[in-house]
Amino acid sequence: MADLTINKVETRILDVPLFRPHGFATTTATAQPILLVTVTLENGVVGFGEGVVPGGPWWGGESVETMQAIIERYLAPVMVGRPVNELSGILVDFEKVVANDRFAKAAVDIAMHDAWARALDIPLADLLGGAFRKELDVTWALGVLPLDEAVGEVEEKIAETGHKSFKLKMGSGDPATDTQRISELVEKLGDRVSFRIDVNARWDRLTALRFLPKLAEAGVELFEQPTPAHDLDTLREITTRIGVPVMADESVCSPADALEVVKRQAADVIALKTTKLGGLKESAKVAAIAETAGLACHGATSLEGPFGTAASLHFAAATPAISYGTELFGPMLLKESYTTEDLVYENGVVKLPEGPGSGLEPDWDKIESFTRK
Ligand code: MUC
Ligand code: MG
Repeated sequence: MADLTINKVETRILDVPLFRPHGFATTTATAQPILLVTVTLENGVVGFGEGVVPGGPWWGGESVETMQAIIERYLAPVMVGRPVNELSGILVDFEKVVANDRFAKAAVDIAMHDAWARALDIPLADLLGGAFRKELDVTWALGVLPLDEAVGEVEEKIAETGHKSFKLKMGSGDPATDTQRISELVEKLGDRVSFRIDVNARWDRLTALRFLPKLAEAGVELFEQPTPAHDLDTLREITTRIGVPVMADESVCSPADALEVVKRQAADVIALKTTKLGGLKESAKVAAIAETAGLACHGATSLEGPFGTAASLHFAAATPAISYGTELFGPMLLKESYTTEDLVYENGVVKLPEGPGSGLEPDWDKIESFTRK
């Protein structure tokens, strides 16, 4: 068999411009920083992973700069010289040198999975049990936008790519004004498509209990992480009191977190991001916990570029626990991507690419042009 030994691990920071600014609860991004990680095997095969957080360290404390330092200084030395099919053991050894830092671990976990699958000449999903579906529903996320611009973008996406579900970012500015903006939008377009909100943990209990019922009345179908990550009592209260399903995002960053949400009956759905969870192996544990407990999983995103999104897509295609659709639209937010072929989005779905590994190949000229100097 070809030599599967990991020969080198390389990283570079890309700053990839967005097609429009993306407004989050506390910051607005005009470009997405992506740490592109390559794992090269002795046989010459190269696997790709991406270290990505949504728009900066405000989300979970990590950034492309911290991930680069952690990977180069601490994780790469654990990997180099070992066969990539020792992945489980490599992950165990990561925990001996780096606590937490799950976004950084996800980038290398995915690059190793990709290299391993490419070396075997099989799709990444085959390493994860095999794809039982070839396309997945995709929710489009709008950043914080004024009402008229939001209406325009929803209309455009319905016409262009057939999206049927939209996520609206909240949590910036005055909650009453924000609630009014979203209610008007849902009133205008809610008979054609569905809307959900993501407050990114920014409201306190009383604000949530005051404004979420108004959003429920307006027809919002799902509340994503309205209140702080640690406060599972309040999340449970919202889950049981208002009658709209609640999705835990910031509250679930590990399998232990997922177990706690299950035990406390704090949510109906878990936002499963392969990035925040530390990669595909840890994501599988969260999926198993949720599925066993009767909670749905949503194939969520940290706004990964093409390689990270494709990896999450292979995971979702092979994981029945992801029963609540996906929001794997990251590459569509980029003005221009950096693979030779783009992922295909149409009729509100994204298609699983074919070919070994993630199924995507790098466009090195574009990668060079986005590389931070
Ligand atoms: C998040 O918190 O869900 C996903 C889509 C988006 O606009 O932001 C991300 C992060
Ligand atoms: Mg979220």
